[in-house]
Amino acid sequence: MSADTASAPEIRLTGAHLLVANVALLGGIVTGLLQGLEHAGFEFPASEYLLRSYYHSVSLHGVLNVLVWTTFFISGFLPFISARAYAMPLASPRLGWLTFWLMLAGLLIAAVPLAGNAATVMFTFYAPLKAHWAFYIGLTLVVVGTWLITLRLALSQRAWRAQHPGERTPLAAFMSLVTMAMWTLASLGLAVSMLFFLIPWSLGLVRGTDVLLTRTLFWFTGHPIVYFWLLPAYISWYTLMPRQAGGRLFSDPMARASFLLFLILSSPLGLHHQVTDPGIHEGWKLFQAFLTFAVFFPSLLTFFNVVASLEGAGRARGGKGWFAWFGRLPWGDPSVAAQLLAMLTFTAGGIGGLINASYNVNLVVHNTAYVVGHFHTTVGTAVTLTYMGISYWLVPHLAGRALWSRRMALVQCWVWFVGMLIFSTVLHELGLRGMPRRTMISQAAYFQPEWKALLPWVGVGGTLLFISGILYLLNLLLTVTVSRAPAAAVPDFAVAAAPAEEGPAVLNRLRPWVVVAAVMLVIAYGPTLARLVATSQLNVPGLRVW
Ligand code: HEM
Ligand SMILES: [Cu+2]
Repeated sequence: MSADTASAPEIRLTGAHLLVANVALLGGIVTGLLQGLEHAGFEFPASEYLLRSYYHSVSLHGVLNVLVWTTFFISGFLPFISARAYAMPLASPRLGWLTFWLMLAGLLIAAVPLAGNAATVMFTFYAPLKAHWAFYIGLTLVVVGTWLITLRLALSQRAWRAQHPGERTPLAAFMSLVTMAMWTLASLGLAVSMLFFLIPWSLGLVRGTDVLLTRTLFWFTGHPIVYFWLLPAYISWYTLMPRQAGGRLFSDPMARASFLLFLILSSPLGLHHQVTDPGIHEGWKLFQAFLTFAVFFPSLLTFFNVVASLEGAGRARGGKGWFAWFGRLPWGDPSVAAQLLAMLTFTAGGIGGLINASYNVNLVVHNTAYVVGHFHTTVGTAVTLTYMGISYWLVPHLAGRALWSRRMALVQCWVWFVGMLIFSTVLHELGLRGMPRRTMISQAAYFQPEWKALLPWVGVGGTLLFISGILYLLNLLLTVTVSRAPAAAVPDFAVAAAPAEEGPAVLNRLRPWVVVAAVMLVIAYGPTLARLVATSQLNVPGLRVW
């Protein structure tokens, strides 16, 4: 069966997910623009009806961008790409739709208090800030929905293996499954926090909560969630980009190995977000800080493998020199250009991440604007710009119509890149000058003169990002509505120079690795969580500070 026939049943389902994702992104860039302009000195347009306050905006911005845009994009993209990789329709389209409606219902349930200023608790919803119960229940339903996607991918793999005994699972499908397995394990922390603590508390069933325990459970999920966003981008970089660029994937077994390392290493290190939290033993913080550096290893494997693949492509296209081949890549293809720019930004983001991860250096940047600069290069660009690049072939395919304007798409990705260069560089520097994040900065009583000259650039960068985001959304909208030409073909999977069969069979297994991942979690978190639960008093009352 051809890949196109295999993925045909997913078209409407993937389209539904992408529609929700892009609507969320629209809300995400509008709030982002207003926040950027606020930093630049413009008055924040708070009103009775839409955004009640700056903090209402930041809460919406965080949730819409990193919880909704990412999750719905991933939930549409991974099943689609898996069906193509298997060249076989996925199991149970009915389960697929059920999952979509469950996630959408959860999203709408959470959206009511969020939009109505009853959940202005930021996307991290730290207790004792207390949101309306519907916010917690709604988000929990979205998480449960993602587990059903894992189930559907697992059922599909089983069906495929029954028909292909002894064969290696196709790379993109294997990677999708690893991503979802990692996320399902990692999201248990969030689910426990919601079900046993935040939901009963917000419903008034228990009198108080435990701040440290719920924070720890949040970060149990909150760090690996970044790999939940990143790995789907890597799937595109590994399995599609080399071919889109005119080359081959350098090594399939190495790609599998890196994903399996992400599976076991990306979860047991969330304490690195809590280095300043009292009540957690420093030894465990240090242990998890070391693991944070360990997870840099599969990141380097990815960097090496992807760059080697692209270098091959660049040289095949006549590129020469140590670096000049990079210019020979097909920069005229907006899908490729967007993802290359995403990768370039990510190199800077990855280095910044090592700074955040360093136990003592973290104290310098913790909770400053530096962190905002950091995650806009990572989830805000490496991930987001890659998803945009994927959308440039995926949405035309789903709609059966050609991309409305390639030139507009090319302009879009460069404007995002330049806008982010300005926005994030300036925020990094402001953070080093001590400017806090999550603050309506123009109103801060402790406003420092040395921030002043840089702040307008936050507005400039933010405006460029906003313009770019609008160009992207407009292009997609025009593609699905007025474009008339037929869609171009979906990019094929890259052939691997070193194919899967050259690697050991264990790189094609999942279960043993899931067991290792679970054991790692028990080691890294068991003692801390056991002590926090044993000493928990559930006596902290909720606060509504907004
Ligand atoms: C037009 C594009 C964007 C602009 C102008 C923008 C601007 C901003 C600004 C100024 C803040 C700082 C708020 C504060 O600390 O007081 C912020 C926070 C944040 N942004 Fe963006 N952003 C944009 C797009 C994105 C995207 C695409 C993502 C992720 C996919 C993202 C994720 C976040 C997150 C997670 C926060 C932290 C929220 C919190 O502290 O609770 N942003 N953004
Ligand atoms: Cu982290």
